[in-house]
Amino acid sequence: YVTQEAKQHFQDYDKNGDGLVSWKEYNLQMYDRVIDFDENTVLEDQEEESFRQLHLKEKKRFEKANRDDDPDLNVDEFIAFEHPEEVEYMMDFVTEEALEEHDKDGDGFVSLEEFLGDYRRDPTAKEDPEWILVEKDRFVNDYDKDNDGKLNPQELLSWIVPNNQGIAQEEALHLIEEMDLNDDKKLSEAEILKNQDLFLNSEATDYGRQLHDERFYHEEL
Ligand SMILES: [Ca+2]
Ligand SMILES: [Ca+2]
Ligand SMILES: [Ca+2]
Ligand SMILES: [Ca+2]
Repeated sequence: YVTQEAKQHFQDYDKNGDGLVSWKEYNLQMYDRVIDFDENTVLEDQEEESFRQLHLKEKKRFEKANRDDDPDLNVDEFIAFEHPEEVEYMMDFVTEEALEEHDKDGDGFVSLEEFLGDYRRDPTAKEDPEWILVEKDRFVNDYDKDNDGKLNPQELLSWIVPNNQGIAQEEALHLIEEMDLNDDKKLSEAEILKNQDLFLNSEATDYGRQLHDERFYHEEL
């Protein structure tokens, strides 16, 4: 449904309806005006400065998402812009961004410390809190595949871009379990009808989302 959603977004952004979203159109839809920050001028106001940083990042992502000679984004390019972590050719960019954010000492890897971020152990505590232990365990057992104590760009991706497949599958199984009233491990039409709301609201079912979208769409028209 990521694609579906992005496609609908696309129409909102494409102000002049030429099938492309320009950087200007993006700005107009997003911020109601065209913003152009200077890349080298740091702003004094902290809030404005962090917005400038964010906006420059967006611009970079916009430029990376473009793949052809036309700097405006077509639907596919726009999807890559909105969901870079889902698109193969954006992976380098996603990794770069993640390193920029987490690799504080700039060695090209994310250490356990960098992974844990600003966490400092309370000097009076004997042990790390539970969530730190959980995080450490994930670092060691899930992400640091070659066990060298740091995450290389490839390992970094497994953290930044978790594979959602497993989650969706779990959700689907759970859904079937709940709706399967006579326990035959299949869903009959009657069972689906009885549990319509559950079914339609589940994130596991594209179907539900699409129905909602269609209804929404018709009402709008
Ligand atoms: Ca346009
Ligand atoms: Ca383009
Ligand atoms: Ca590092
Ligand atoms: Ca490693």
